Amino acid sequence: MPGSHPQPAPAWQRDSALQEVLDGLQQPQKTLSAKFFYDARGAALFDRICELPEYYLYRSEMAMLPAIARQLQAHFDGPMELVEFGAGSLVKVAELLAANPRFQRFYPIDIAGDHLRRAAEGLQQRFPKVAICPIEADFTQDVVLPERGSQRLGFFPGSTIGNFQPDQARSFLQRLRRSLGRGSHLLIGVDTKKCPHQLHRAYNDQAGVTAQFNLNILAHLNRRWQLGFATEQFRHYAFYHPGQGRIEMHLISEQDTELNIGPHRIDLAAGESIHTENSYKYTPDEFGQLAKSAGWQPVTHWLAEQERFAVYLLQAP
Ligand code: AVI
Repeated sequence: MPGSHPQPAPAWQRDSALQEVLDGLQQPQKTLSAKFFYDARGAALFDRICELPEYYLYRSEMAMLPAIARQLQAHFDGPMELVEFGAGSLVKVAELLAANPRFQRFYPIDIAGDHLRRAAEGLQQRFPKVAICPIEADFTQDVVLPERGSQRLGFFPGSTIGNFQPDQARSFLQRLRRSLGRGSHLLIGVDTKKCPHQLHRAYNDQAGVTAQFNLNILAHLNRRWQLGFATEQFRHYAFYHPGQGRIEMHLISEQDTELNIGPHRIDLAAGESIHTENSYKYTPDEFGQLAKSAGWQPVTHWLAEQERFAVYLLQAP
C-alpha cells in the first residue's frame, strides 16, 4: 500500500561528506573543506606544486631531513620505530630511513590504502631490514597503534599542521600524543612567518599550478556528486593575511550563479568567494606555545636556510 513503508532519506541526505559540502556553502562566508582538494587529480597537482620554484616548503624541508635524521640518534638510545601520519608517497620518510640505521620498524598511516600499500612495497625493497607495516586509516581520527616495540617517533612533515585552525591544530596534536603514547617523540614540519611577498608567490605561481589545484576542488565535487559548478566561471585568489598569520585561498565567482544540492539552492553573486583553504605560518615561539598547550614538550628545532621552514622535535612527557 502506498505510504506504508518509510521512504529512505534521499541520497544527498545520507552522504555525510555531501552534507558537509552543503553546510559549508550555506555559511555567510561560503567554505569548502580543504580535504576535498585531494582526489587523484588533486594529489597529482599537489605533487606538481612541490616541484614549483616558488613553493619553497617542500624543497626546504627535504633538504633538512638527512642531517636531522642523523642528529636524532643523539636523542634516542638503541632501536627506534617510526610512525608517519598521512604518509602519501613515502618520499620524505625515505630520507630519514636512509640516514638513520636505528629505525627498525615503520608504520605509514594513510587513508588511500591501495596507494599506501604500493608505496610501502617499493620502500620495503629499498630498505629490506626495516619492518614496514602499512596502516590504512584516517589519521585525523584516533588511530590505535600496535604495542610499542622500541622508542617511538611520530612524523608529520610538510606543514600540513598549518591547514588546521589553531584550535583544531591543538586538538590534533593532542590526538597524536594519545596515539603515540607517553615518552614518544614527534618530528613535525611547520612553515615559518616570513616576507609576505615570498609567501604570496608560493601560492600564486607563474605557471598557474596552484590555481589549477584550487579549481580542481570544484571539478572534484562535480565528478563525485554531479554538482554542476561552472568551473570556468571561477578564479583562483590567494593572499597572505598578516594579522591572522595565514595564507587564505579562495575561489571567486565571476558571475551571478546558482547551484542546487537536493532541494537546497545556493546563490553566488558575482565577486563572491568560496574559501577553500587556510595555511597558517608560525614563528618558533608561536609553535612552541601551541605544542606545549597540546601537552608536548619542545626538545629542539631546526631552521632551513633564511629561516624559510622549521622542523620541530617534541616529546610527550
Ligand atoms: C598540504 N599543505 C601543507 C599545502 C600548504 O602549503 O598549505 C597545500 C597547498 N595549498 C596550496 N599550495 C599548497
